[in-house]
Amino acid sequence: MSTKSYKERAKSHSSPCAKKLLELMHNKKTNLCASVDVHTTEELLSLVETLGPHICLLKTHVDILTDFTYEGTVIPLKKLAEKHNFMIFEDRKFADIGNTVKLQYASGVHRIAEWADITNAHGITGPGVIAGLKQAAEEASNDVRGLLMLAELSSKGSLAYGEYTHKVVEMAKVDPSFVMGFIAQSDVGGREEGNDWLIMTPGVGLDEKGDSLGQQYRTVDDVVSGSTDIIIVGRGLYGSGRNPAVEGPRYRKAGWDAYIKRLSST
Ligand code: S5P
Repeated sequence: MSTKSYKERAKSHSSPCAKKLLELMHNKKTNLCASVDVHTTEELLSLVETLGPHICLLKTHVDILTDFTYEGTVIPLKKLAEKHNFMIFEDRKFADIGNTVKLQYASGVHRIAEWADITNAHGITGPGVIAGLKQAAEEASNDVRGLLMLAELSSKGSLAYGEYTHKVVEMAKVDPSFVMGFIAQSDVGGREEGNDWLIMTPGVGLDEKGDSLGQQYRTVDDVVSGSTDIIIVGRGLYGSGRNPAVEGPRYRKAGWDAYIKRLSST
């Protein structure tokens, strides 16, 4: 777990993308990432308009959208990101050989490398996945790009633990300027060489314990007092019966209070 402030960590981070995000978090006073998994661009943009003021990061799954277009979806999303000052993380979970992920990241209808500040990948295929994605990022955009490796998962029965998690963390060390951290449930280590990985944690909910398909939720305090730097919250913000205008500030406050508590306990 890092016990330093986001501001301090921004100064010395090896990843330009992590630096940018940490500065934003410090200035905006939020460690909340909204995960908005909806079917249409209209629903997405409307939720982002409401949640935008409270988040440091928006996590998307653009392959869920039935009406995705670059002009109709990405352009307005980028405008909202500028207006409300948040970054964008496309949760693509790449998991193929380097050459294939390079093509998938840059091409197709989504052209993710052109617009998403951050994306993520499984380590199952080996370090070529990092090299392939890095090449695509460099060719597609002059903006900073960051990669998160999936080291642990929130779902019941996940195979990503123990030796697998350890090997993913070792793999990340091949490129600490591109790999900015992990999707994980705990402090996965790997800081011995001075790497200051960001830990982003999904499976966070203040009211539910899980869903019927294996998702497992932990509270904001539980994860942030452990090692989580950024909480990823989806249905807790906009699920049925929830008012995003109320839940946005509620999760933001819970996340920030837990971070301040962690800082003052050291
Ligand atoms: O371990 C994980 C990793 C991810 S990225 N568990 C997850 O749930 N996720 C993603 O986080 C998942 O794909 C979904 O988009 C979000 C959680 O959504 P929620 O509605 O359950 O909060």
